[in-house]
Amino acid sequence: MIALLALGCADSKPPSAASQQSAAAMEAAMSQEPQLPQAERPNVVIIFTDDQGYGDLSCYGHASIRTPNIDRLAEQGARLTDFYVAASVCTPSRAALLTGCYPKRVGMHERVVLPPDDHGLHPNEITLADLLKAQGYATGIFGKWHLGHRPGLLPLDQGFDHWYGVPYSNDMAQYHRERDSSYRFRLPLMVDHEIVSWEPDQRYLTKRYTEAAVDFIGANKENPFFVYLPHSMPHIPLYASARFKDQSAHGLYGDVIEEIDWSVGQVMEALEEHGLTDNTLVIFTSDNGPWLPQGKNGGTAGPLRGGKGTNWEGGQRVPCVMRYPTVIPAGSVLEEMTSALDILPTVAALVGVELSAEIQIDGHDVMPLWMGESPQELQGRPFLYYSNRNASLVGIRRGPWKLRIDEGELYNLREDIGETTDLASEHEVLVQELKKIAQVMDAEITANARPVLKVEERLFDPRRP
Ligand SMILES: [Ca+2]
Repeated sequence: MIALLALGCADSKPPSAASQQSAAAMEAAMSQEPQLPQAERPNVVIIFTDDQGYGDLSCYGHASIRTPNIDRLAEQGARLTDFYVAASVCTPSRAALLTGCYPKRVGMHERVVLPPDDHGLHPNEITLADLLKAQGYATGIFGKWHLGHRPGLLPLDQGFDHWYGVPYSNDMAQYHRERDSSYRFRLPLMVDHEIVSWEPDQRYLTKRYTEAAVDFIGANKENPFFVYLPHSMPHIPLYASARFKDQSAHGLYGDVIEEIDWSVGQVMEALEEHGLTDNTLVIFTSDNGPWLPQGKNGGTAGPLRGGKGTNWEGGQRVPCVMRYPTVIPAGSVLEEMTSALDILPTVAALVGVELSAEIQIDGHDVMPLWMGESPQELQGRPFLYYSNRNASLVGIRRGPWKLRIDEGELYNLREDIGETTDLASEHEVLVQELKKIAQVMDAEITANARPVLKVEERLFDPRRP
């Protein structure tokens, strides 16, 4: 018997009307019949790297890391210059990608999930996997989850049919014992709900995730599928397989990125082999910016200031390339601001699902932007930044303008991508206007925030025996 307690993470409030509404909306969404004939339902592949910076790919200007397969995706599709994830660390960023909601709306905003934690993304939330599964898609995740790892909180509880990967970050492992002998947590490798090994050989994580994803594509070539491939790398500790080790001019970090690029090539080859390249949306992006204090083992944000864990652009603006030939013009560069919040509603539109108005989400269907159009209603949408330390509202971007609220600093990101020149004193009215917009949006999200789920039982003991 599994005890499932719905509790607010932030303030431990009882199950709210919002959570019940979410359950009802979930039921309504899941009962929808597939909207498009099978042959017209595009496959969806999302490749999500961990802690990879804005400047770590050749097509984003890296001088020595070679990423020909990712560069080719950009040539055949779009390269997004102003794409954001909703947080500068793993867990909240992943919650936002899969729900189309700011992490605060789904209660997953406070910090990353740690091995002893008992909470996770509430299964009542409608994830991209739930949405696609209801449309008849086979849904697989190959890699890192990090949205809760107790019974009821794992990928198979959130719309995925199959999982091969790890429940949390690859450093939440015996790796830390080299520095701290009291560190006890260890990393399991899982298939669905079963642990297949403890402390997997991390040299082969990228390769194994890739092989599992390629197998899944082959097994589901006759029906629509959703492949979510959240790599553990290049989050530290860094590992590359023997074929890629010591091959990059940029050292081990370069080896790791070049192996991820190989992985992208393998996925594209599998799609090609099965004649699926024209009917598959492929998105490649990263969960947050580079972990700069790691030095040569961290990536680079290129021209952006700051990195992982900060609300400078380097923390949340990430590389993003996407390919879907019938919709996205080849070689396009999308400069309008979009974010990971937009992926769920845009994919929903792509597969013909009309999202119920009862489902409160924060992203928008940005298909016209992907198609190279720039309709008025999709210009100047505000985007909020939250602190990864205390989950408070810390910034807003609208159009070219970014306000760092606590510091009262205003930057024009079009003219000053590196956030070097504070223009607040020249634009006092704009500063007040942006602050007001951010506070009103945040107040609405706070008032309607939905609870996480806390689970007493464990599926496994993350501590070393
Ligand atoms: Ca991360």
